[in-house]
Amino acid sequence: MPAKKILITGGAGFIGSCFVRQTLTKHPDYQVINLDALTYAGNLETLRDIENNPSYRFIKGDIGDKDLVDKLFAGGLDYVVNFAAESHVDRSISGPEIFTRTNILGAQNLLEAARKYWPRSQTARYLQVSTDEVYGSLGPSGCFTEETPLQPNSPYSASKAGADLLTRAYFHTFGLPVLTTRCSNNYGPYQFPEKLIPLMINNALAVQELPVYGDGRNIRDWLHVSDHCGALDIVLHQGAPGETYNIGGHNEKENIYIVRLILSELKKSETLIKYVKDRPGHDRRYAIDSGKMEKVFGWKPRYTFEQGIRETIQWYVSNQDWVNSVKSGDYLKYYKKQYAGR
Ligand code: NAD
Ligand code: TDX
Repeated sequence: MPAKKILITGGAGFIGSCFVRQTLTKHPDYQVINLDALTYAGNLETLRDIENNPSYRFIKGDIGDKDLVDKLFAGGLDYVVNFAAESHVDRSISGPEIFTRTNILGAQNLLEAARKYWPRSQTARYLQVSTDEVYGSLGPSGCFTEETPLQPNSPYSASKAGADLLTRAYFHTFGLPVLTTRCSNNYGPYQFPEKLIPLMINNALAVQELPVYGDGRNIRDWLHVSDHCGALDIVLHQGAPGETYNIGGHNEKENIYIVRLILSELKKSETLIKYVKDRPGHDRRYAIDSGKMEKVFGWKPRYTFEQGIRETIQWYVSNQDWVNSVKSGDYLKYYKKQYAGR
């Protein structure tokens, strides 16, 4: 049997790079193609360790590029896992348009090519990597299930919800073998330092203010990136076409708890905490019910939050070269604009 070919989009980003690495290890017979536009969030430094693997090929390009995507499908693909996206909520507030272009139109371009090249395939799979944010915000109790109505509140989550709905429509209308996953907040190595955990670690290391939005009591449900990727591998190979699967860690934490934990691990003073103006439309609480993943596949995360967060903090301490290499001039400009006068 010829080796399976998998197209991983956004594989130079935080979660995609973890999935590329895991796929090369778990399925050494697969040919892995990583299609990534290398936006500010994509960095080939993240993939140095596997760049010479003969089963791996990197292609710089946009998921919205029709000719390029067509060519990749024409070369034969068994699986597509779509991570490529604009992923930062704050950026979607200051500049929403690119979120619609990449997250909705880009995803549709992949779906269209899949429709053309996989007309009656029983074995091909398109996996749309989505987020719990499409469900909106929770009150103090309850969890998002796969049946929770979509009520996205930011341009980012609205664009992810748009892609989810298109993915669903391509299954119902065209019979395309699609899968959708919705995961909670990820943490771990190689996360771009604009996101809460790496931003706070790096500011603490640099003895700079830690900007906490609002009252710091918003809740996120944290999952280690390698547990997310393990779950994605299961869904890709065993999931039923047309189905959606929630993935989460049962680790609901207030932001301020995480900020304090980071300061304490790094032995820095809590006087570095600065409460700043809240994010507009800031979702109060996310919590994922991943009972379906547990029941259908027996999936469970391997990391406890306590172990994962300590390892992650240590990873950033030991990998400041990586942090400095991804903080380009553009990021420094973004940081200044995002936090100045807040
Ligand atoms: P990221 O921002 O770290 O990486 C995104 C990658 O996509 C980058 O490498 C970037 O260069 C690439 N990209 C952007 N636009 C592209 C385009 N037009 N064509 C090709 N490549 C493009 O994001 P992440 O945190 O790794 O998230 C990956 C996916 O997982 C996203 O779809 C996101 O919505 C979803 N997700 C993220 C989280 C989280 O906590 N980070 C949780 C649930 C779901
Ligand atoms: O400087 C900050 N201060 C702060 O208090 C930043 C960057 C964030 N926060 C708060 C906002 C959120 O309540 O921390 C929480 C986490 O913020 P982000 O790291 O920006 O993540 P979030 O908005 O929860 O979205 C993330 O999880 C779901 C990812 O960025 C998305 O891609 C994913 O879909």
